[in-house]
Amino acid sequence: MFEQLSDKLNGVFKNLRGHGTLTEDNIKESMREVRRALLEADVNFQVAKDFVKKVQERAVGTEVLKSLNPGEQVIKVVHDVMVETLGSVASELADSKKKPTRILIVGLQGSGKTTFTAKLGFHLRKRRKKTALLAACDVYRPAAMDQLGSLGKQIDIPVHIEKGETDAVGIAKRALEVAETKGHDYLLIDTAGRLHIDEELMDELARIKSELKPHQIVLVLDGMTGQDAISVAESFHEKLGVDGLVLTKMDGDARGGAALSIRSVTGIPILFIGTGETPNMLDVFHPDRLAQRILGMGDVVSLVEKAQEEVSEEEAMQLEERMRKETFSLEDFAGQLKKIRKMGPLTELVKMIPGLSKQLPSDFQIDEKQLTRVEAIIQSMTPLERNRPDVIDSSRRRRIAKGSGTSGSDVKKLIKDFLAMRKMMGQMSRMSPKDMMKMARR
Ligand SMILES: Nc1nc2c(ncn2[C@@H]2O[C@H](COP(=O)(O)OP(=O)(O)OP(=O)(O)O)[C@@H](O)[C@H]2O)c(=O)[nH]1
Ligand SMILES: [Mg+2]
Repeated sequence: MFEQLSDKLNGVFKNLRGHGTLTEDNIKESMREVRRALLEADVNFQVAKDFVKKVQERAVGTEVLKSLNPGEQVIKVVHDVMVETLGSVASELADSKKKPTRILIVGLQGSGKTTFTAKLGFHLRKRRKKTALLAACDVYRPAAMDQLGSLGKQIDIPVHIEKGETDAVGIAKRALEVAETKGHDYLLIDTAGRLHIDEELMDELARIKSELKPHQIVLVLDGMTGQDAISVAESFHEKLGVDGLVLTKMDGDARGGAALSIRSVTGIPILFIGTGETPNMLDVFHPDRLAQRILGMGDVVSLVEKAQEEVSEEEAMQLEERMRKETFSLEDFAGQLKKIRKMGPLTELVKMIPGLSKQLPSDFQIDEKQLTRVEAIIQSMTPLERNRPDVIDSSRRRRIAKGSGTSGSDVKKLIKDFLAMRKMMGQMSRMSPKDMMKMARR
């Protein structure tokens, strides 16, 4: 996500940091480069122009140039302006006092509406402890209802389906009755998409809107379409009224222009971004966190939140205890690895770590296949072997290698690395903060 833009901006910043003092001309030159980077990321022309103008005014007009490290100060100004451009504060999903909160999900064909409907249901349960009913109101595409149905099944969230029914408004109304009767917190209405905005679709959506009176109309946009997403948002907003946006497929080679421009061009807040196909790949949109990520400052808050979702506090304490006593087993290790991998591709996670993201080469990739091999090796061990890898001799090693489709030396290396890591973790967790400082300075 935003790799290219991020790389380019960091190139500019490196230059800025390199100067002990800065002149107006240095800043102008850097801002020309920033503008070019933004345009290459498909940021709207006017937005890029305003962005650079704001940074320039603030950087030149204030004490920035006279400060001790002017480069850092300019970067801080770029950060602040980027946060403003993205919308300053995170916008909230509607939460009505009277159940259910009704969310109408609209968008063009293939933008990711159905996937988002399921993701939102999953997010509501996992992060907010709320229940949702999903309503399948796409009556045009034969497989559409089944698609939502099977996603619902996957994540164990109920879906209201009326196979063969051709009246989307009727389905939505009856789904609302069900949600009311069952006392669901949310009703999420998935609708049909079209290739282009046409009267028929807009009429249908307008009828659902007037019958259902949704608390929020959420427009799903394909993040890969760049600036086209802006004109789509403008038409939907004009014809239907849109309260919030979702940008999907931001995991792809999306250049990020849409995310950076759409809020300031349309005035509509971005609520979520989709970062993958599976139901857990949805991020709440936080302007400050995204800006920090684009600027290579990492996003430690999101990282901690993701981790908290997967590991309970009690479990974390038990693990810490085992690390300290060096009784942390391969079983524990495999469990942790599985949880971490559930949080998303490791390459993306590592990039969220502040400081580290800047140092990594742009083509940095963690070999997920290697991790899968590690998991296979651990799975092929007996519980005893996982708890006491020291009992593994050469014949056991051969058996494990055969079971996991690896070689004896792969198994040997994994055990060796694991034991070394356990020792180091034990030493570190027994260290006093003072010792740690000493070690960090070395
Ligand atoms: N990589 C990636 N793929 C996504 C994301 N969101 C959706 N997709 C994929 O995009 C395709 C279209 O998604 P759908 O949810 O079916 O889109 P839709 O808007 O409901 O499409 P129609 O019902 O045909 O209008 C599917 O293959 C999804 O798996 C995302 O955030 N990242
Ligand atoms: Mg759909």
